[in-house]
Amino acid sequence: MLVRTFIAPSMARALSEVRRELGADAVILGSTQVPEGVEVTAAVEPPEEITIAAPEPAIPEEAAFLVKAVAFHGAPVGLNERICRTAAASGHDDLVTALTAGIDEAFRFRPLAPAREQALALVGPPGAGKTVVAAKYALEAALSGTPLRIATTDIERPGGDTRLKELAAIIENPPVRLSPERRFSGGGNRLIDTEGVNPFDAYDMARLTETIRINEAEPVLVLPAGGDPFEYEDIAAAFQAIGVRRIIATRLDTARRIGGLLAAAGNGLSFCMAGASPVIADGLHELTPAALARLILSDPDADKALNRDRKSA
Ligand SMILES: Nc1nc2c(ncn2[C@@H]2O[C@H](COP(=O)(O)OP(=O)(O)OP(=O)(O)O)[C@@H](O)[C@H]2O)c(=O)[nH]1
Ligand SMILES: [Mg+2]
Repeated sequence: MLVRTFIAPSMARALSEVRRELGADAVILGSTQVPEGVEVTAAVEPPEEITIAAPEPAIPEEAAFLVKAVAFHGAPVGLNERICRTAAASGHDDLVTALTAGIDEAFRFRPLAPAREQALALVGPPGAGKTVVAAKYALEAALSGTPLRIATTDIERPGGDTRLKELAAIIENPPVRLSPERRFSGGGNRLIDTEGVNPFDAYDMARLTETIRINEAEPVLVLPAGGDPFEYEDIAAAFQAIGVRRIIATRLDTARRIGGLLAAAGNGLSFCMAGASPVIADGLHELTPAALARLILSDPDADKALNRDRKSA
């Protein structure tokens, strides 16, 4: 109990002091006349102690931003968690550097060598960007003086090889039209642009497998950004089953989300190159952990990081 005395010139003033200081619940214990007026002794039961729960440890603003930025892309939750945990544990203050560490741990990266002995077969679903990638790869080889021969198995569909024909005007060796069951004769640096296939169709996949086998080619999966993560996991698995080990990402300029690509690569495929423009002269970019981290953290409404880097380079 809290007991206090109040001295005031009059009883009324003393009581109003009591109410003001101790509240309406105060009890008057006694009063007496003093030279200054009146002395009142009052008491009040102090309110029960309110215990304030300790606040939850706050998530640092930057960590929360990182988690939100990664989640925005819609990759599988387990993958997001793995990326964010490694990023947080990396101890880097800079978000891009921290996320680069997370990406580096969660995915594999193996860029395409400009010249190779084994033929390269660009494979993927219809419209993935295979022919544009073939044209970009061919143009870069031509510009760097690397010998390259190109073939296309997209010979049945009208216009399947249009872009490569356009390219033939610029590069020395025009693309060879190759039936999917025929071998692209000769050795050295070779690129085969294949026709789009339905990854869930046994006939399509068997025909593609035959092209890969006959040419002892490395099949590299071309996939555009923006696809559904669950769908892309299945697509990646179907292509993994026929020997695909690497992914070339395309259309990074037109998609806001790359969770599909992350899901596709999440089960062991390596990222290698990326396309972020339909323009052949814009070429291919090497897809590094840092480039992917910058893409994930970039403002989804802003000009896309890969081409911006290239333009300002
Ligand atoms: N914006 C943008 N468009 C792209 C990119 N890559 C390809 N495209 C466009 O996507 C469409 C399909 O590209 P193609 O290279 O023909 O795709 P494909 O996989 O060869 O298609 P099929 O041979 O029909 O299976 C075309 O309109 C291209 O111009 C890219 O990185 N960015
Ligand atoms: Mg094509």
